[in-house]
Amino acid sequence: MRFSVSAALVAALASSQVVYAALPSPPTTGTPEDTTGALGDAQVITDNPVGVTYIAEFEPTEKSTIKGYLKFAATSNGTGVTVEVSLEDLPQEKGPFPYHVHVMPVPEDGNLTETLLHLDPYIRGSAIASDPAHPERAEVGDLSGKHGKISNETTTWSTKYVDYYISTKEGIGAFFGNRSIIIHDSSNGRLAGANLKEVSTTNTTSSNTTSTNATTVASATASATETAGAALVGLSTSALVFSGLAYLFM
Ligand SMILES: [Cu+2]
Repeated sequence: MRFSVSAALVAALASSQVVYAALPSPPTTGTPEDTTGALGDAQVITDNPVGVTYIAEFEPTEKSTIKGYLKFAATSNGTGVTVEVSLEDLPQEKGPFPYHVHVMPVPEDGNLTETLLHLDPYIRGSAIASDPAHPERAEVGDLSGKHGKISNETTTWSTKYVDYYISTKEGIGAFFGNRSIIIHDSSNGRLAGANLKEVSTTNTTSSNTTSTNATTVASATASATETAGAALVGLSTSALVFSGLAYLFM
């Protein structure tokens, strides 16, 4: 078991050595107020394609009662992404619930561990909590760190906000459309996961009328285009290296 993990890590390191040898490490000391990514603050994305919606739909599983969805669409001028959250049947005793964009989709067998780490193109890491007053310094995928956890005061929860750092633009590090959303319990265990699916709309004149009745729903694993695929490979390889290192030093 340990051997195979190490062997996989050596293989991953060997194949990615040239590209990733110089990757900095995420910070492990500091305070939420002064910690940012090893590659700096996240950039505001101003050219998100308007008129494309992504949805992560949660259905009950053996481990989770949670139902509902997170819906993402670029704002009408393409700066930032509107996030709409609507959840029910929350297991109150397990909350409040952090939630994030994770790098990989949930595999067929539902193993949430395989979604790996948070979407983190600026290498911020999660060793130090995010400061909600400085969302640009958080991991791009740390939605609850930037916008607050899912409340456990009642069994339902909904909210709507704009996040300026995640992106619907394929091919850049902040693109989240081929990944997954993971909801955690209060001790950060992985409770529920759902893959992001693209819902294209025929209406390109107004993002306010994006609808779910139109057209294409592509699976998270199949929706990566060539460029997004390249970005995904890069990110997931570095995530593999980090998680591999975590195994080694555990
Ligand atoms: Cu997470």
